[in-house]
Amino acid sequence: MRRVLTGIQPSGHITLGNYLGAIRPLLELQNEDDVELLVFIADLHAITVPQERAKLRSNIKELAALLLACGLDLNKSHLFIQSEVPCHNQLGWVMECNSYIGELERMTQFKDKKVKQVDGVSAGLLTYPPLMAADILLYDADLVPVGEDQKQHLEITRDLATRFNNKYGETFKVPEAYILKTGARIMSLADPSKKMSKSDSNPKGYISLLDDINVAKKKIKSAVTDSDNKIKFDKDNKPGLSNLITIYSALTNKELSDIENIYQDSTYQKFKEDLANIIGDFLTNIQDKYNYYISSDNMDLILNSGRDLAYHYASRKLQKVYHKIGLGRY
Ligand code: ATP
Ligand code: LTN
Repeated sequence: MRRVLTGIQPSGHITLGNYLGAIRPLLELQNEDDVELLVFIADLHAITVPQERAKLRSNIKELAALLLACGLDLNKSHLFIQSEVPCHNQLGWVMECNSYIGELERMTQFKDKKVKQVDGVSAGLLTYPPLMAADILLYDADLVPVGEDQKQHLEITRDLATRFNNKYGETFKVPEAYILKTGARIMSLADPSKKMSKSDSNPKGYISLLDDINVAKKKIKSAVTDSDNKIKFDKDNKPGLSNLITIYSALTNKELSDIENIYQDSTYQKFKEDLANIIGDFLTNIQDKYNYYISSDNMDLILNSGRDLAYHYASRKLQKVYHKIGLGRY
């Protein structure tokens, strides 16, 4: 049995980028035999930058309903909230004590987010990767589906697992990142040099899975592209258009070259209209299911059962770790 695990922060409304980079690979793995999926809402990670209480609460609930709406199969997948399983904080501390400040300061996400903090940089923003390592290592995850931007955090997780195993004896499985070739880095629709991000201050840059359908279509139609009007995938010279072709390819499972062929005699306008309709249908389907889950009593039952199973796995691992280090009495 292979264990697949991933986390998503409730730091805003999840975007098409999150879906294509993290949720789609998760759903792909869910279709395979002999897998167990653990999916959690990384609320402890979200508070590494300031969050408003009421918004955080509603984002957590919204994300849970959206993950279910995207197609988590509860026969194979368990959904829980990170802060409801305290073993994450406990192993997180152990991982922090085995991390070096120098290696944490080199993390790209830390360097990017640090400069955006107006009220000071929290220590948690720096120690984010050891907590993420704990999230993964607690469950002996084999595969971690994530977008390209998390590759570096997966590498430090592997380093921390190996470092701990060498120091204290074989304890953790060394996990692999699972990153898809298409869709692992969706760019902003307003500025294709930046990644699409749910905490972007410009909503034109991202499509949220809960965007009004007409608003989402408009965002595609007004996405920044060049003026050459030739549908060709060329990341360097046509970053905006190539991003749209990537989204088209990921949502339809068509090869990039097939899309170029279909649109070889078309204009950008026609291509964008078609893509807007594809996205419209995709969002309508998810939003219908979302509306069911968000108002259903089932959600609490699902999250309770996910939490209990996660605690069962995580507490056993944590006990082993404490014992190996020599913490406590047993
Ligand atoms: P924030 O803006 O708050 O940092 P985010 O949009 O970057 O949020 P995360 O919660 O950090 O989203 O990421 C959740 C998952 O989505 C991760 O696996 C991440 O790699 C993936 N992801 C995030 N943005 C993109 C993107 N633009 N393209 C593909 N995958 C992405
Ligand atoms: N760091 C991730 C969210 C995250 C995560 C994890 C992903 C926290 N813990 C464990 C995979 C596995 C992010 O910012 N996207």
